[in-house]
Amino acid sequence: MNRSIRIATAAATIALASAAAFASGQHAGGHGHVEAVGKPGIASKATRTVNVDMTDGMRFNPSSIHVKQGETVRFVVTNSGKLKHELVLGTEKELKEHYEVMKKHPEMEHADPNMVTLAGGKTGEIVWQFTKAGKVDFACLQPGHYDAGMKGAVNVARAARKQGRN
Ligand SMILES: [Cu+2]
Repeated sequence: MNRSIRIATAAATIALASAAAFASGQHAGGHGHVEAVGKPGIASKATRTVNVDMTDGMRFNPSSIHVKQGETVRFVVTNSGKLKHELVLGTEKELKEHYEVMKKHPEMEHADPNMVTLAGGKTGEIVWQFTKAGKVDFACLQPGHYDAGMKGAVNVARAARKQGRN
């Protein structure tokens, strides 16, 4: 009986230790708040590269991307057109608000980890971790482009269950 108590205690200690490791891992991984669409990813942790093409036909190719919750994706974005285009990740609401600002201030330069703005013929990258299941929208916020349908979505599949120890 003593033996089983000791084993139970050992198991509890291990559980606590891994909970602490998990908590500090979370803390080191980003800022205190959880973004609605995920957070900037660490390039070395990217598990997948997704190539996205932007065209003067006001389209993203592909415009529908599937990832798994928790996955860090390296987007290699190419502007194969002549016009300036960009890929901005966000909620639909954020993108629409941002688009309205861009329409009023078309000269505005903006650069954040959730976006890449490219002149014709250029290639750039976004590394992003999708922390929440659901839909993350993306769009080109150059004036007129969003209205013309230059948008797409990343569908983030819910992680089936905790992965256990690795
Ligand atoms: Cu565009």
